[in-house]
Amino acid sequence: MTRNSEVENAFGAARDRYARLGVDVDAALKRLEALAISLQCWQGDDVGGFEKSDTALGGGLAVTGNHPGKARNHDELRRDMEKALSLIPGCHRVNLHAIYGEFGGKKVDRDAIGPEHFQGWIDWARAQGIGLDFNATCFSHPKADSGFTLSSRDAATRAFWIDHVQRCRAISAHVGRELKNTCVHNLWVPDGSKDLPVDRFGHRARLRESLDEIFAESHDRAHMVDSVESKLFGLGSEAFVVGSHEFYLGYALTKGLMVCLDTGHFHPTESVADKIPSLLQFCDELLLHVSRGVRWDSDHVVIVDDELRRLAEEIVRAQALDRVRVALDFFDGSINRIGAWVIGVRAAQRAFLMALLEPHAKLKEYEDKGELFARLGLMEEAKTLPIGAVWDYFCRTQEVPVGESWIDAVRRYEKDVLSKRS
Ligand code: RNT
Ligand code: ZN
Repeated sequence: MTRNSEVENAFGAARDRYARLGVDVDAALKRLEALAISLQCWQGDDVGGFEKSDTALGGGLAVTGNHPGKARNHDELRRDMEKALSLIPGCHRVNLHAIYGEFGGKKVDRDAIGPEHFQGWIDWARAQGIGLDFNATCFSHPKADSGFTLSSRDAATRAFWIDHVQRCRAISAHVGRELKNTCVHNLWVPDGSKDLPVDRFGHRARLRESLDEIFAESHDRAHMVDSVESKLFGLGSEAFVVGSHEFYLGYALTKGLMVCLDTGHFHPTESVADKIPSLLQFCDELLLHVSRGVRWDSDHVVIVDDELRRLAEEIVRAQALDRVRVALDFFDGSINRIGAWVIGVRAAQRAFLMALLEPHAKLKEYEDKGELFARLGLMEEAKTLPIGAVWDYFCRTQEVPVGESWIDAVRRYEKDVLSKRS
């Protein structure tokens, strides 16, 4: 256990060190505390959901690993998320998918879901004092097996998915109204093909028409806001994805929706961070799906790596923390799933803290004066400033485990709770 005095002393020294570089540590911690990260419920059960029919995971999504103890029902999933949230500083959100409704053991198809199936989640979120976000589930369903949903050639298939997404937007509005906390509805569809199509235009025209129908229904922006998520390729949609970045960017800008940037959905060497200061010229708000692709869109657990650091830096440098909504999107079934959540959120927070503690004014001064060696030099020196002491202090003041001590809490939970699930 780190002693209180140890944490305080190290923090005091760190605060002075940062102050000498013109960085206000207390202001940075205030910003960090206000950053709510949306925790993806689907990490808890490998994107399974709780529908009666047990369809295999589809849409080109893949979860590897078979670590024991995954959540089998709502209670287990909520307990697991409560555990994770108890080990993470700050106040966060939970991101649901339509397949996580409470269907009472009955078959409720996607075109029959309603707010009543999410009352349990609303009650739970209220008791936890957190907000909820929502996603239509346009995959893992027989009507998505062709690889096309909203852009399908078949009118009945399109109508089915339009109905589903409209219902999900209405559920989101209900959730936001009930919780008095704006719910983000994010739409991602798996539509695409393994091999080269000749009618890309036709598919995109149909997707646009379906979206027009979906978004013709407007909801109070205090209750829900919409985002659309693009993708470069998926398993089984290597040659063509209908909802590409250009498609959704164009759509979102003309319709006043948010774009969702999933960090795994671009070319591996393309910088998502660099998109931020461009998009913010034209978009009021952005949604991020923070993920970690290893060689491909593999949805590994988020860690503090260069990509994540750059992403956080561009948001903070643009003073856009209140214009960017941060959600996590990864699923790893090969390790303790609660541990995965905790690692991911704490990593995202640490990356934002690093960005907030950047000696930005000084770097900008060097840049403005053209003193470019000094800019690069200070950037390098800044990498080893005592951020850890500030992070530890933040965890201590937020009354969550400091440093690595959360690891034992997860190990205990594994032993006492997860290992007893068959
Ligand atoms: C898929 C998208 C999408 C999903 C979740 C489950 O590539 O990233 O966001 O991961 O909705
Ligand atoms: Zn995503």
